[in-house]
Amino acid sequence: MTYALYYHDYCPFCQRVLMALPSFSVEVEKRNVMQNSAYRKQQQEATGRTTVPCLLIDDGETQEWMYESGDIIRYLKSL
Ligand SMILES: N[C@@H](CCC(=O)N[C@@H](CS)C(=O)NCC(=O)O)C(=O)O
Repeated sequence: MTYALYYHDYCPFCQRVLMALPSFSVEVEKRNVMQNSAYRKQQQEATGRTTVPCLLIDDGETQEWMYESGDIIRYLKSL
């Protein structure tokens, strides 16, 4: 399973998730959608949205995209 967080620096909801990352037991790749437009495009094509934060959960076969900072934190904490 791999995890990637789509975020940007000026989003307070993203900062909430970013600050919590070190406390989780899994590694989460950080994907800044403002520094890399390919990330934004990928998210938009997959979900129809560009809202951040968004967590991509990939098990190698299927991809799940999770929105809402509170849900993302709760999910990562539960792993
Ligand atoms: N309730 C959401 C709020 C997320 C949100 O409002 N993100 C803003 C950036 S701070 C955003 O991406 N707005 C643009 C959009 O929704 O397309 C959360 O807690 O994650």
